[in-house]
Amino acid sequence: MRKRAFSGIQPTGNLHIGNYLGAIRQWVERQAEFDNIFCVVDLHAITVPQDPAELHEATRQVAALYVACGIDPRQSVVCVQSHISAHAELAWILNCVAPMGWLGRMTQFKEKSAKQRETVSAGLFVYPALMAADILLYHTDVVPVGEDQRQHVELTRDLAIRFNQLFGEVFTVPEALIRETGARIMSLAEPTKKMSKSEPAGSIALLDPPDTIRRKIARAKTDPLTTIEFDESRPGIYNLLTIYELLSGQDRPTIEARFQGKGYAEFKRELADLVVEALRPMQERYAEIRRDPASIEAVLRDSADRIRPTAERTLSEVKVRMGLG
Ligand code: AQP
Repeated sequence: MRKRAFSGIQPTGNLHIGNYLGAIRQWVERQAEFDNIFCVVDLHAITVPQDPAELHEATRQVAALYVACGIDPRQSVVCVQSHISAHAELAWILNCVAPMGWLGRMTQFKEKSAKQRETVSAGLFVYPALMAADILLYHTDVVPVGEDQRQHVELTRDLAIRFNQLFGEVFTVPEALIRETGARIMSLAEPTKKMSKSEPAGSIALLDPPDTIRRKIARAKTDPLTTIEFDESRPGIYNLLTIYELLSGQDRPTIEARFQGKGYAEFKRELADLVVEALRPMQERYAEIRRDPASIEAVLRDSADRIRPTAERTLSEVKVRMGLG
């Protein structure tokens, strides 16, 4: 029996190379090893205001990008969270099991709510309970994510353990799968902050055209020093070098030797060429997939039909254990 892997991305904007290098690439690389569910988590997206037509379109875009990046829908489930109502129902139950104190400690909530203050939705606060529901419904063993999601996976583990102690063993306690390199790709504009969909100026989107990629990399913030070395105390150049390392497959000494005595401009030009070439096949596959919208709709519908029974079984067991119904 292969282990079950579950992960998802919110359709909240253009996916970027941080989402790819931190999450999607490891989904693809380890696709054969696990029994996978890759979800487009649209219920998470509405924790902040969304335009309905744009959300609907972004959901298809993210699903098509999963496939364009190398997820094979015959091998892995590619689904939409809101197509399976058990996610929302289990989330409500977990909201009632999760102490406020646990949710209040989540750094992502603190950061995102600080920007919105009074208008922040209650949904944003309980977001981690919905994420726990996503994962726990399918008896997930591993959750391949970027570093920023480590705390939410920890909370999922705590909630699973708490529920199992209170009501009996129902949930599998999952583990986060976080890469050593690339788990936190930083913004090109502000390299002390993570690259994020909501800050497009600092992100390289997977669908950015070559000119835009070259311009963004040319403008990427570095520092007044001139050496090109993997030095974590220099976040701008360290981040660019990490992207180079991940996309070239070369090791750090080889990369440092290659750029010894060369300037930032030359390094950035080579990096831009590398990123453009790495994204080209994915962008071509994406364009092909989008020419046939019916096929992606069919994938999403069939996938939901395939996994809904598992989700409903887990939910009914939870309800029986809790005396609901
Ligand atoms: N900068 C990053 N480096 C590495 N991994 C990252 N991930 C996100 N940003 C980076 C990983 O991508 C997956 C999907 O993320 P998400 O859409 O669920 O939410 P997010 O982490 O909030 O993503 P963004 O890009 O920052 O979007 P917004 O601006 O909407 O908040 C996760 O596995 C995440 O770790």
